[in-house]
Amino acid sequence: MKNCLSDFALAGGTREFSAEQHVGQLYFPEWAQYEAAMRGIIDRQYYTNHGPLVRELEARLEDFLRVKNAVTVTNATLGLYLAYLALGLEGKILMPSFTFIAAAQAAVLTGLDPVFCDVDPGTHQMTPAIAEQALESNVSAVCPVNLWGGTVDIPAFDDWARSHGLSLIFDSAHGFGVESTEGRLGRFGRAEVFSFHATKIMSATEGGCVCTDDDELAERIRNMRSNYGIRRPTSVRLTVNARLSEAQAAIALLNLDRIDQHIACNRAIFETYRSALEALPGVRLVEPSNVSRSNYQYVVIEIAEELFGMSRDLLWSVLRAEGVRARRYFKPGIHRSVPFDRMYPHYVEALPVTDALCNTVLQLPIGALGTTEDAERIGALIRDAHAHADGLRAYG
Ligand code: T4K
Repeated sequence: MKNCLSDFALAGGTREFSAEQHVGQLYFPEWAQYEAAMRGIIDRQYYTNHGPLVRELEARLEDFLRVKNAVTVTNATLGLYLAYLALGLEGKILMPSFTFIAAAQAAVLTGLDPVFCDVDPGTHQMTPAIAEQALESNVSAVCPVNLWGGTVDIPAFDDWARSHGLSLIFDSAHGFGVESTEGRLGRFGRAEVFSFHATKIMSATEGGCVCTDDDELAERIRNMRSNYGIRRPTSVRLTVNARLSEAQAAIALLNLDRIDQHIACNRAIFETYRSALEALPGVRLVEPSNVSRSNYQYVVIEIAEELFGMSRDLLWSVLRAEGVRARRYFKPGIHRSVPFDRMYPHYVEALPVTDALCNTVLQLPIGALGTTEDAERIGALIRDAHAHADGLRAYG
């Protein structure tokens, strides 16, 4: 509890947390199980190139995600790259700017030009109405992002993409285990791409998968991912090494066994934040949209400066000084990030909602290293910051 200004670490007081509190999920399997899995790999002397653990993981993912094909890849960035390439996309691809830069980087690497659009200010998701307004000539695909453990309106996007003859790819990097109102993420659009980065709820430390019910598309992606197209040459010219190793697959399998526990743990933390921040002036907790079950991968709040008494950036500094490593994703938005601001300058001043969110949104710690007690303490810090906003503003 910070009773007066000098209690805050920013003003010289004692830090609330001695160990840093991170936004990432950072799940790691129990040591004994990890050790046993590693022994198996070493005994088999088979470390990569689509070994038994990668094959088991893909089968388990197909079962869990209720999709015909789950093609594992080195990370979601390469997953998006392979999906775009295997779909033979040309021209431009429509996507939100309020997301991680990977989707746009993958597009440019495949020779596509990204067309950036805004998002809904309430849900932070892209909508078909926004997409319609942003549509330009020569767009061949749309890549909505299922953000923050919520989803876009999937059937509405399906209809919209069909009506314009566009390929629909979902960036579901945040969406593993999410139940949308249409069912579990994994089988929607032409393809969905998940991330298994260490900060994601389904971690392989690094990794990801491309999911599709289209067998032919999956086969093209498999061939492009492995062996440089040597084994099964196809008409696709470009190939790349985007394989997952056996060690990564072992971690992913152990985490998949615990996915329901991970989600339950996140949910308890999320609900603690919800109660702690309820009715606090100038703070809005963003609820996951269009879902019957979120994975609560992120806790996202918006700060309204006048009501809260300080800017999002000052609150970020207050928390950071206390050992709370809150993040400001996705500041500054892809359209204002290098090199996209120079490559596509016409979007720089064109996305007011994205610009506003980039200045007001903050992600709070959640995941395996967090507890409901920590969430209560972080909630209390934010309430105390509001109570002492007049004094803290001098540190802005
Ligand atoms: N689409 C979307 C919508 C995405 O959000 C992402 C990635 C992608 C596509 C592409 O997925 P991948 O190609 O990465 O599979 C992170 C992650 O690197 C990235 O995966 C993620 N989204 C993005 C939103 O965040 P950073 O650089 O901001 O986070 P980082 O690595 O600093 O980690 C966050 C916190 O966790 C830090 O405070 C430190 C802590 N941490 C992190 C790692 C990796 C640890 O304590 N230990 C660790 O091992 O990008």
